[in-house]
Amino acid sequence: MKLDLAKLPLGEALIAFVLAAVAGTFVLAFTLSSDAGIEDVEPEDGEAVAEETPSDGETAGEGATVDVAMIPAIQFDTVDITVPAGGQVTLTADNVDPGIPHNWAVYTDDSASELIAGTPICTDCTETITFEPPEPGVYFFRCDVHPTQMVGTFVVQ
Ligand SMILES: [Cu+2]
Repeated sequence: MKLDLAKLPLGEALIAFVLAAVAGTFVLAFTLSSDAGIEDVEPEDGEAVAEETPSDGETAGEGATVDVAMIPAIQFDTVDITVPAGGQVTLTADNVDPGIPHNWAVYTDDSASELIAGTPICTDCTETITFEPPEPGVYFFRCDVHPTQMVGTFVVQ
């Protein structure tokens, strides 16, 4: 019984201490969390701003790039041009035939009655145009200044 009497007050004191400690922890935790809560909001807002623009660049990159040159003796450096269907064609016509005006123009056929796309006629110059290719098929291109000497085939596949 002596041991029980000595133990009991100690146990009560221990329980009272623990309860006080728990209550104190709650009060402290509540005070800290209300302060810390405000600070937490800012980093979360920063993360919400994400960059998603690079996907646009990939779509714009589709299409063909064609380089054609007008070279001395009144001729194209190539008479066969093939591009994929869909997307855009970016064509650069480089006139390196000194002092002679040329251009590059593609038509539905060799009657040259229906123009699809063409560069302006110019001398000692480089012109770049961008256009949508027609439906898959075989088309006709020429220089409008030299329509019989400078001709070629434009294929969309
Ligand atoms: Cu020409």
